Amino acid sequence: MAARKPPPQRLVLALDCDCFYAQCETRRDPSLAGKPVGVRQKHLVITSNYAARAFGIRKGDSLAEVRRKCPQIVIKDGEDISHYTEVSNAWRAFVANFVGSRCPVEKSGLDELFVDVSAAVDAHGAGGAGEIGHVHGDDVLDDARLASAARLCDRLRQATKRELNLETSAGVSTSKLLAKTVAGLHKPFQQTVLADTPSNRRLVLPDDLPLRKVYGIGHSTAQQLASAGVATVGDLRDFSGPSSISDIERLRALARGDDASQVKQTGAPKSIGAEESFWTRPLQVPSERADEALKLLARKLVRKLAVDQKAHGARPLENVQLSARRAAERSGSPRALTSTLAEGPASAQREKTPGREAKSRPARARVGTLTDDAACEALASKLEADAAALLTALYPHGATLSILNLGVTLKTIDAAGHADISSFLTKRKAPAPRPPPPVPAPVAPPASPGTASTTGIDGAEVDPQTLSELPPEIRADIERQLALWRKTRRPPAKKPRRSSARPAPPPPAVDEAAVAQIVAMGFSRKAAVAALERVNGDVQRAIDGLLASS
Ligand code: TTP
Ligand code: MG
Repeated sequence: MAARKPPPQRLVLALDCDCFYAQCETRRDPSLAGKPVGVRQKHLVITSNYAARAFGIRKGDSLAEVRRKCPQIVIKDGEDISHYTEVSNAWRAFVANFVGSRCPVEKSGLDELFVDVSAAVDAHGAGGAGEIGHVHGDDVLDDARLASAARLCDRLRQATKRELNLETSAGVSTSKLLAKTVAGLHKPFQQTVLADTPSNRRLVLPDDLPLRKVYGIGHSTAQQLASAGVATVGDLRDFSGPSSISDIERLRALARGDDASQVKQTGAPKSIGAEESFWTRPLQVPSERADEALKLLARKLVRKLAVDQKAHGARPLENVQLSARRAAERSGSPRALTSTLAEGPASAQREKTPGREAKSRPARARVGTLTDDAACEALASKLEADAAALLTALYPHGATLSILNLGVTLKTIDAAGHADISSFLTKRKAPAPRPPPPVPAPVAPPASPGTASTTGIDGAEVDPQTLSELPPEIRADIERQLALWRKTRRPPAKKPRRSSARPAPPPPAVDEAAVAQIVAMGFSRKAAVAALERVNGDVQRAIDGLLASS
């Protein structure tokens, strides 16, 4: 019997935005183009654009050091990351729309995505326009599918630049590990492809490579391995001794260049938080300063919720959580752990990492549309009150804190999340309007005015309001796809004639998804149905009406 053919290799892109925060700043203020720009958080410049890097500035340099290296640098404040999150969400939606729903897109950081493009490449065959980019290792790229994936990646990156004015770099290979390993080799705005051959694996994972530089091996795992004398890729490959590390086989495989992990479609986040640290001047609780900190945290959290809402729609809150870390005691070492979590039988490992204490409660605040300042302020006040109650419950006798974090968990209405831009744009289905009482004949359900076009966008489902709120670059792209959809759609089906002989119409169907969404926010089913009927099935207006009267 002939041996079974192995399944084709996966084709994976690792995309990374160039100098992300600095690029976002230049996008929103084009007068910065060509100038050296740095972005600061506290006293550190966490990133800078490539014009600044030419002066020797590196990520994490102090502000003083950066000014010394490049006195003319423009420094932007990067404490509020909501704008960067918004750009990141729009980018992810754009990428998902570009590759299509059969290609999973996984968020691995604010400016990093993995995309499995195997389905797109196999559907369209090898070839296509676009550049392959840099070929790492073996001189000749002898793999037509991989070359095709590289061209697709180039087209995607060029479109991202054209439509979103965002420059990205990428690695293209057959696994997340290999793609990620080469993604940063040529930057900015370039890409690198790596064929999966034994010599290439050795090249990107040399024996002396420290384990913390291997994708998939986290900081604490690298520390655990180091304590067993395993510090490099070579050590791990040869390691045969017993290990208490649970997934040692996976780690050994990574050292050989084998990464079986799939690219997983990222859905809407389950929780969102905002954090402040008080290292230099710890926070006494209770105090006016602590009240002020809670006020700021609640507003920071609401800004993040508003950004999330744009990407995933309004979702009900489940719990509010406050977590904190106590400041180190002055008499002890600066890293001494004083929190109650560490006072138990903590391991030596734990002593190095101060623990957090946390308390949560069910959320009382209901979330409406966070499109204006008044709505945001109303939610922030409620969250601030929750936070104050949690802080008192957590530290009834006072404490001195170095970190304070306020977060919420959110209910997921659509388990699949809004994976691509077409579902992001989709109107919530409204129930059919109630027919006028004296008409005895049935009203046929409205016929779908069109079908999904090859662009993946169904124009009949696109909500004009949502479309108008999108960034102009994405809106332009969607509008182009809508124009195509209008050309290719079928004409609407004709309504059947009314006949007086027909029986009376059934009551209009209730949109159960809309009802469930409102019930999930804590309203009764009866109130949800009544509110939906009042506004002809418009879910958002129904929620707003209920919130206003509650
Ligand atoms: P990176 O991808 O590491 O850096 P970058 O995108 O600025 O530059 P490049 O990829 O071209 O080398 O990080 C992404 C963003 O994360 C970065 O723009 C700022 C933020 N960041 C921090 O908040 N803290 C940090 O310590 C670092 C390194 C980055
Ligand atoms: Mg980056």
